[in-house]
Amino acid sequence: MAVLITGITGQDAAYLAKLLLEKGCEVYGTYRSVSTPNFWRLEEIGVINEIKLLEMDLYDTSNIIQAINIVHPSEIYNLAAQSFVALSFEKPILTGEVTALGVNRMLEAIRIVDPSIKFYQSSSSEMFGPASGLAKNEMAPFSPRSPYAISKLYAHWTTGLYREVYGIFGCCGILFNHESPLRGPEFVTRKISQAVAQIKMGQQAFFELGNLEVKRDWGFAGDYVQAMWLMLQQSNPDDFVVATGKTHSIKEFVEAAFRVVSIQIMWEGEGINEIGRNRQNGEVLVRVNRKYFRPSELNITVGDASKARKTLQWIPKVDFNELVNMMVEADLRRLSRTS
Ligand code: NDP
Ligand code: GDR
Repeated sequence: MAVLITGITGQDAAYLAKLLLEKGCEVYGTYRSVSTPNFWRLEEIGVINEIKLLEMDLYDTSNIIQAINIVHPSEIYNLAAQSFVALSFEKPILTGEVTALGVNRMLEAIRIVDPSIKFYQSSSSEMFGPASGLAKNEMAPFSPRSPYAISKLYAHWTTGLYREVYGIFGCCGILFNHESPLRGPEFVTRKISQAVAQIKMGQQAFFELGNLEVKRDWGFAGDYVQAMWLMLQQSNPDDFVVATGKTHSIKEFVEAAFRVVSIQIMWEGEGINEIGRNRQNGEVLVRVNRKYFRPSELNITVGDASKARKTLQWIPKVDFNELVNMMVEADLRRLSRTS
C-alpha cells in the first residue's frame, strides 16, 4: 500500500515514516522546493534510503494533483505547515497560505483526483486558546490567539467540511505539544536540551528564554504518530485529542534537563529579572530575555485524550522525565561526536 506524507523533513514525519515502513507500506514523502532540502532527521532515524522523496509545493493545487497521480496513495498524512507559533506573528500571510490554504488545496486535489484517499490532518491544541486550566477534549470551544492557531482552525474546519459534504475520509488529530530528540531547535524544549548539553560540554556559559511560567502538556512524538496511524485505520473518520493529560512549566523542563547532567537549578528574582543559578557554584545558567515573549500567550495547555484511549486504544508510553532525558542525552551524544 502506498502512503504519502507531506512535510517529510519535519520531526513527526520522521517518526511516522519509520512506523509506516514497519507496517509494510510503500512510503512517499514530499518536501518543499528549496535549494537544499535538509533530510538530517530521516538520516538520523535511519529511513532515508527506504522512502521515496518527491518535491511538492503546497501553494500549487496542480502540483499536488501531479504528486497524487504519481503516487496513487491510499492514505495521505498532511504534516507540512509553518508550525512555529512565534514566527506566525511575523509572517501571518505566509502562515495562512501554507497552514490554512495549503490544506484546502490538498483536500481539493483529493476530491478531484480520488475521493477514496484517506486524509489525516494535524490540528493543534493552540486552536483552543487560553485555557481555564481544565483539560480540553474534542467538545471544548475554540478561541485561537495567533495567526498559526487561526490557520490551523481553518484547516481543521475545512477537513470536517470535506468529510461532511464530499464524504472524504478525513481525520484530524488535535495534537498537544510533542517533542523528541528530532525536535527543531527553535522550539523551547529542544532549545533547552541543546543548551544544557552545550553548557555541560563547556561550549556555552548560559542561555536565554522567554516566559518561564508557561505550562505545556508535553508528550513524545513517537507516541503521537501511532495515534495518527490508528485514526486512519478506523471504520469511520473522526477527530481526536492527543495529549498526555499532564502539564509542566518551562521552569520544570529546565530543572529536569539540568538534572540529567547532575546540575541543580536555583531560581532568583522575578519576571524579566529572574535567573537560574547552578546551586553548587552559583554560576548563572539561565536568563530571561523579553525578545522571546509573544504578543499573545497561552499560559497553560492540558489535554483530555479519553476518546483516543477508548476508541483507538491509544496511550502515551513515554513520560515527562523520560522525554527530557532522551532529548538531553541525544544532544550530548551529538556534541561528543562533533567535538
Ligand atoms: P516541523 O516544523 O518539524 O515540520 C514541519 C514541516 O512542514 C517541515 O517538513 C517543513 O519543511 C514543512 N513546511 C514548512 N513550511 C512549508 C511550506 N511553505 N511549504 C511546504 N512545507 C513546509 O513540525 P512537526 O513535525 O513538529 O509537526 C507536524 C505537523 O503537526 C505540523 O503541521 C504542525 O503544525 C502540527 N502540530 C505539531 C505539534 C507538535 O507539538 N510538534 C502539535 C500540534 C500540531 P522545511 O523542513 O523545509 O521547513
Ligand atoms: P508552542 O511551542 O508555541 O507551544 O507550539 P514552543 O516550544 O515554541 O513554545 C512553548 C512555550 O514556551 C514558551 N517559551 C519559549 N518558546 C520558544 N520557542 N523559545 C523560548 O525561548 C521560549 N521561552 C518561553 C513559549 O512562549 C510557549 O508558551 C508548538 C508547535 O509545535 C506548534 O506547531 C503546535 O501546534 C503546538 O506546539 C501545540
